Amino acid sequence: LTAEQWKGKTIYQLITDRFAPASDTAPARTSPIPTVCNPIDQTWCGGTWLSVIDKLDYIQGMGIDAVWISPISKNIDVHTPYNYAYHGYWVTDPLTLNPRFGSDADLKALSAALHARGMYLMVDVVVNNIPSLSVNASTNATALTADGSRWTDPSYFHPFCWIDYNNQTSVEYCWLGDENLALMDVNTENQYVISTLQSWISNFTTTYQIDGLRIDAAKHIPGAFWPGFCGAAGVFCIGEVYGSDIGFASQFQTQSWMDSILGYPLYYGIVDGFGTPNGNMSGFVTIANQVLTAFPKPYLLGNFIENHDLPRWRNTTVDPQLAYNAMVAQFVFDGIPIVYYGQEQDFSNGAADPYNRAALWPSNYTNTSTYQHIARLNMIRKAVIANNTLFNGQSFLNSTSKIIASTATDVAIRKGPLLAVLTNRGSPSQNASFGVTQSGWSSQSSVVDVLSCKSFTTGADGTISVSYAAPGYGGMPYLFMSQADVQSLGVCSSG
Ligand code: ABC
Ligand code: CA
Repeated sequence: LTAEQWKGKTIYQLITDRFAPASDTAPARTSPIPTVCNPIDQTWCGGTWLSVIDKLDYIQGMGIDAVWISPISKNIDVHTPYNYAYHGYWVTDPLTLNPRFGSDADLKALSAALHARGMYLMVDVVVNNIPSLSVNASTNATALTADGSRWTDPSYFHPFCWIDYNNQTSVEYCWLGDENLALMDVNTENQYVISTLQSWISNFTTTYQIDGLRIDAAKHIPGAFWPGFCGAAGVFCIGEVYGSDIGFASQFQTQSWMDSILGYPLYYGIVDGFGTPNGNMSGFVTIANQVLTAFPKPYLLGNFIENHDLPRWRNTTVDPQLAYNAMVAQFVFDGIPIVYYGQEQDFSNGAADPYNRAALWPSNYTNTSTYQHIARLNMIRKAVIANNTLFNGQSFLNSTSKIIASTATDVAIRKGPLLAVLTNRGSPSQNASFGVTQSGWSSQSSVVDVLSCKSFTTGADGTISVSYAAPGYGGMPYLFMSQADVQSLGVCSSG
């Protein structure tokens, strides 16, 4: 499916091995399966493509309508200094499915099960690198063959060097990984490599009815490679460009290398603004405005607050109010929200890989307050996306986010019919308030906070004043819509 078909979606990022346990209908592909899934063991815990199907009600119940799964290709299948390839990123042969996660029929079954629910399937794709247990393997074709690598000749790799992140040429041509486990850099200028990968991805997306791709390590391959690859794929491509450099990252869109990228820049802004009580809100505002200016299509960026390479949000920020504010920013700002599995369960173990990749099943898939908060945000998003007649026709998707007011601790973001009024004050209620002038509504307008369904009236010139002393509002986010819009959407009708 195209980028435009993705723009109203919400994505759930899961780790195939960790999201749902093996079951009678979804037997494990690895044995023995540990009785306790301990992330530090870095081994398979039994999740498969079929076990994901078992828990689709749970994902869909949160209002999510797209699922991003781990890489599906065959991995190195021996013990390494970092233990086993449970995460799926140590791809040796992009062209072959990973038998640890299931069969050809199983992947087709997952794709069909998602489509039957009107949901999309996004697959993580690794083409930049191939793991090797020996740094010298680049000169040893026999060893590469023994590792099961697709690329059997040294000419299919860039010569060995470790990446120097201060030099973009080095980022593109040198190697990820380390001396324990080198990730040999594939020669993505080699014609045979290019044509092999293009015909594979074209065939792959068609055979398994894949709707979108998450492109691993996108900044590690020269931009010129991507239009051919993503063009062959024929579906939405969203690249991982890990870093806070907005000028560099925006080139993926301005140079048309790829439809979009993951929202690392906004992530750093959200961490600045909401990562600590009374944090750096002006940092958030600066980054948010830079993102809107630099990217031609900010509405296609993938907005997240945690992932498998980053600390869990609640590991660094225990305060639930800050998490709720951060998530409203994630859902209301231009972009496609991406919820990392476990975010909805307030997972907090995980300052880093591998601790941020715990099995989800010990949570018992509980209907937590955060699960409900995400469900509510999705419900509101879907409702405003489905109706173009709100707020004088300034529809949600066709309006660019605008920061209309801010203080050291507060920010107001308008996007179409929605006005988010957020704070980083944190849980304890404070005898403080934030007045948003030029709210977009006139004076004496009836508006509703659609998170709580409480009514408010604007003051002179349409000012909305929110109090952080109000009962139940200590540090909580507000999300306003006009009373008329709320009624026409029915998002607060309790009967
Ligand atoms: C393994 C072990 C770990 C062990 C580690 C050393 O080795 O499992 O326990 O700690 C996969 C696996 C990992 C595995 C690695 C290496 O392979 O998932 O478990 O770690 O074997 C993608 C994937 C990621 C995947 C790979 C490799 C790539 O999402 O899961 O890892 O296929 C770089 C890459 C990025 C990559 C990431 C892990 O490393 O660019 O593609 N992710 C700077 C650089 C970034 C760099 C980042 C982390 O450091 O700019 O490019 O990402 O090394 C900000 C700056 C940023 C800066 C950050 C740290 O700070 O603005 O620029 O990022 O302020
Ligand atoms: Ca490369």
